[in-house]
Amino acid sequence: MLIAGAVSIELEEILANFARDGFAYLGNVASPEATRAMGERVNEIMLGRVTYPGLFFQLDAETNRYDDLHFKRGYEGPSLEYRKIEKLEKDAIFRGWIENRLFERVARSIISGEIVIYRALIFAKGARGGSNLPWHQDGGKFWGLDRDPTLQVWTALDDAPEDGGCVEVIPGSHHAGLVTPLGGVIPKPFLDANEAESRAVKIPARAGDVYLIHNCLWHRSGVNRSGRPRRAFTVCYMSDQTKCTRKKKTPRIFEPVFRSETE
Ligand SMILES: O=C(O)CCC(=O)C(=O)O
Repeated sequence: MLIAGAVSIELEEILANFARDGFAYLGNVASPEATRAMGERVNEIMLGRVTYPGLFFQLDAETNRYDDLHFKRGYEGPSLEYRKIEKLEKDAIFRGWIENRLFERVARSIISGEIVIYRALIFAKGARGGSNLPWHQDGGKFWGLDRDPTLQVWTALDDAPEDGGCVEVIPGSHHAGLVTPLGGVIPKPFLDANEAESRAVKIPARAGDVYLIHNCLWHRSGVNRSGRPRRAFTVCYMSDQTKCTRKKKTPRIFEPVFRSETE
């Protein structure tokens, strides 16, 4: 699924960028066949032609507004306007991408021991535009873990140009950790105090591009005005020592992806 030579690309500078900025461009490393296969599979899943027990779905708002999203409705019938599909590790095509050898090298450079995933999901903005995803961080009580993961690997399955709902970041914002113990969406007073609007950097992507994104990095994405779908697949890797702290339901067991090299 990787382009030729990608598995052995030099990581030193990329990892230094990631440590400094909280995000880093890994390269255009997904082959056109891989992005096409993952893109087609997303559509098959959205249209209900391929399904797995336990997939999580969220349909986008017709108004293009994050505040108008509905939660906990799950699959609402065939539509290419879903904004989120989770648990894609259940699908063999996505599983193959999650476990590719380049991602393994990256994950092992950052996480020691056995590596599991917290989540593997699609963030999509359909041709209708999808919705704005506000500034947020991916961690905190909201995530129900005893420690915050630090590595997410984001793959563009379509072009995501500046007006097409690309991801935006505030470089270096991960250094200060979580803004609130809850994590998730960053409250407005923090955005104002840190002049988030003027510090935003757009990271437009081409299909096949991969970015590393630190969980504590302030990031967001806008409405897609390209008239074409903008789909991306992101995976959060973490140590298998990470424990689920939720109390109301049985604690989650996280899917192992890269076993310890010493075994
Ligand atoms: O692709 C997007 O629109 C958002 C990505 C994101 O928030 C993430 O990967 O954590």
